[in-house]
Amino acid sequence: MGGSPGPTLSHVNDTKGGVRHAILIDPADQTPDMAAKRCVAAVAAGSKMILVGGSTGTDMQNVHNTVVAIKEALELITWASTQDSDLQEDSWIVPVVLFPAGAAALSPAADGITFMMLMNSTTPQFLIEEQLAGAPYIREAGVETLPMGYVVCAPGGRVGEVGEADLLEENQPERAAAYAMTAQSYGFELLYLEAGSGAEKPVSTNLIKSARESCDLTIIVGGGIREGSVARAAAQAGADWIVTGNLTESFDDADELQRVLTEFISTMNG
Ligand code: 1GP
Repeated sequence: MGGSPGPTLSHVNDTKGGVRHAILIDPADQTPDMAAKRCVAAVAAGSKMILVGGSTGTDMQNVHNTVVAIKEALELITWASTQDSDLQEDSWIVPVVLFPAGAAALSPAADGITFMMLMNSTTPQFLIEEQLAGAPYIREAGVETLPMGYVVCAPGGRVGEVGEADLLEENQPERAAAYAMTAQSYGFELLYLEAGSGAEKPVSTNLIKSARESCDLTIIVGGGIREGSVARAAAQAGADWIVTGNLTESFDDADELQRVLTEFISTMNG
């Protein structure tokens, strides 16, 4: 164990090219087949990571079936791209990463798992207990762990409630800085600032900026981001990754989703 970082962590931490987009797939909201179609559209639009998870309604079976369907669809296109010079092979190599609500929703087929501490939870369940329950399974399955501090910011939504989070408020940049420093001191590699899925307001740029100035970690921001311009503001404040879940799930038509995400990513990049 230990040694050099695995391929998924290296991909996630490779921030030289600027901000990147990740899609979040909630297995409770769609069939594995629909999830795979959405992921193919997103990757064609330029998304560079697929997160699979949700706060409620996920279990081993729907998570695993979803991960397998996504990986099979992407592998097929990667193979096709080796036969067709119009398709760029490298751009289809995108990791499928578990973003679990707890130890009961994992899959051995994933390329990695955000192994996280919900740092501002007030319950030991999300600070350490779910991790203890999941660690032996993850070790056995050989899934690469991405050590991550996860901080739920106001308004927080469902994950704030389920996680019993003491929400990080917009006017608390010093607290954001302290979480960023703590995450780095624990040896985490990633810091995820979360406003909650479907949040009316995304994470405040003040908080992102303060975290950015206080650590060298890869910063992921998500929750309530529906416009490329909002993603751009988060990126300018210091986000390395922008995650969208609801935006992706609001389109059933793959071509339309690809168009919307292409535009989103282009605006995000400025
Ligand atoms: C939730 O940050 C993610 O964990 C994505 O949120 O569904 O609002 O895009 P949205």
